[in-house]
Amino acid sequence: MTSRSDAPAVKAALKTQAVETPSWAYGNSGTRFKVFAQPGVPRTPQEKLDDAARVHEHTGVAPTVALHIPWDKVDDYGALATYAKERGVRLGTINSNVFQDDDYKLGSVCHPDAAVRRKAVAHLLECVDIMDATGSRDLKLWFSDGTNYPGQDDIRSRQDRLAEALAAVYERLGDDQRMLLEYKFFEPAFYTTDVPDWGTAYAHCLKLGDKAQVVVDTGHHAPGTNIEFIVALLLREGKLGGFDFNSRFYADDDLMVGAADPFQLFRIMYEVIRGGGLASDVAFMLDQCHNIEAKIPAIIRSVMNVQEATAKALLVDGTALAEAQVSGDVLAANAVLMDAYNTDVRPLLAEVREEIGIDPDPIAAYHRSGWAQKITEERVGGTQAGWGA
Ligand code: AFD
Ligand code: MN
Repeated sequence: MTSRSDAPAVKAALKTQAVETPSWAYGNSGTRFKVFAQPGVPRTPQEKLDDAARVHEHTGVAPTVALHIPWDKVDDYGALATYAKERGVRLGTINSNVFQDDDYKLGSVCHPDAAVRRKAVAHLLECVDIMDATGSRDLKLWFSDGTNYPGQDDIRSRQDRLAEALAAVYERLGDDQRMLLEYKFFEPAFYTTDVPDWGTAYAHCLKLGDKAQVVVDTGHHAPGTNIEFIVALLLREGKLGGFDFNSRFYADDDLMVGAADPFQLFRIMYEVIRGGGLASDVAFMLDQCHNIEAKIPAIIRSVMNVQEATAKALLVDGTALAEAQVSGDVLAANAVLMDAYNTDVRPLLAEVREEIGIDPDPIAAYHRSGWAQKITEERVGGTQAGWGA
């Protein structure tokens, strides 16, 4: 049985955990059918940071905010970093965007036209300049590049173009900066995607060097994929740069992390902990959009879902599990893992929150704070932030 005697160590680990929230989750979002605008949505990156600061205030474990360029373009990124710090948060990962310009219809870094590839690489290098200004460690690279029809372009040549662009970015990185290459098995391309899976991302990162790592977006796999296996392997190879947490039942991957499959999230966090990735350079980022639900509470709930999965995974009795595994006792080994998963960790997390001086119920505390009413009343006029689609 999972013993409460682990509680002090588990609590200590939970207090050091950090989940990065994405600036775009605070803005309007939707599907290709409709974006349902919500009252109080930020109009500026600064207002997004105001909202992100509430998530950190109520959870205690969301100190950094990922930016998306150009969605969060400002004249002075140093000033934006200061604005964030004054509100108790920091700017985190810089997300490039080479998927929304008309020139990128046939791809960006993999485009057959060298001029388009140069334009895309220039944007990626601009993102590294921004990292220098914000003090960000990570550049996240997701490419929508791909093809819609067999014969449209040459698979191998596109990999050569990709490698050339990644090498140019790698060359530009500072000593303490990283590039995180993210894969997605389909969408928006319908036939091939140039970075479709962990193997492709891993192969490119391996060639580039230690500063190139893979991002596992939990919504970017074919149904039924064993994501925790990928996590265990990348962590073992020293190539797990981080996560984009979200969840999905079918295609679009913008539901709250843990909402579709909390057991999978637990298994992922178990492999992270088993591989020493919890207190490491692995970035735990959310990459979600909240199309029909209130955004700030949805992000708070997502952070809590990550915490609950982590707490359960930390409660796995490693000694008993190893003994059962070595002795080939299948049922006993499975029971050890399920015992931890079936433990209600909400009381433990409530204690952690009280010990760090915040309300044990972050959602209730947010609703009591009046922030939703305040932003609805004050954020009138202007242009609400979206994701530029
Ligand atoms: C889109 C992409 C990918 C990326 C995110 C932020 O599918 O997940 O991480 O935008 O750029 O969701
Ligand atoms: Mn992502």
